[in-house]
Amino acid sequence: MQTDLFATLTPQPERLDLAPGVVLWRQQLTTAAPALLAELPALLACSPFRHMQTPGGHTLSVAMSNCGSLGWITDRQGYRYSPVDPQTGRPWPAIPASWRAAASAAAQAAGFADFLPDACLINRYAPGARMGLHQDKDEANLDAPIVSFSFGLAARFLLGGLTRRDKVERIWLTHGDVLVWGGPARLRLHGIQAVTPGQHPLTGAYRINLTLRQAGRPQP
Ligand code: MD6
Ligand code: FE
Repeated sequence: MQTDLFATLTPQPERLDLAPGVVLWRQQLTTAAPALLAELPALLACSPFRHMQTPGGHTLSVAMSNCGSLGWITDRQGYRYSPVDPQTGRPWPAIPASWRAAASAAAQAAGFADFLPDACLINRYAPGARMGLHQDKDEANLDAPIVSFSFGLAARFLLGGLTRRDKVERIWLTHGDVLVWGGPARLRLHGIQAVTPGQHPLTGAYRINLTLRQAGRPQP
């Protein structure tokens, strides 16, 4: 029972409606974090972290990997989803069942029924790593939300609007926070400010972010 799993993680999670379509539950996953993060070494043994190239020839400061039937990649050819890890030539490892269950439950709690992620981008931020303002629009089904889990070092999430002229809010994302991003917010610009040095008992000198998505075409 996915909903029950989510509900038991924290008895009265503090739900913050940051904007229409943006729901944050602070520290929702602190209890589950050790088990969720224990999945990482096996995934990274299949598809290690790497710094991808942008179409413009820059190297991303965030180290990335993926799991799921699709993974988000960027290289000189562009941004896209790929069923194969270009670094290994093999499919990405499967999304752990515990990650899928927690993401589906979070989406449901935010009002998105039947969220079945087929892609999970794994981001690792060392101190100084950042993610510039961007829109997530490479997914085939923009009606589905994105569910984001943050672990380890805190970072400031930049919450912009639908255009670059809109003002940008800054929100701390801390260990165990869950963000659901969909509906009218799905194409809002967002990013992550440079992470400052620190140590976390579970992630060491890093921030880890998981974004679970429905990237492929919905099954008929
Ligand atoms: C991060 N997150 O938190 C980057 N995108 O490291 C994202 O880019 C993101 O958190 C779409 C929806 C939720 C997110
Ligand atoms: Fe994003």
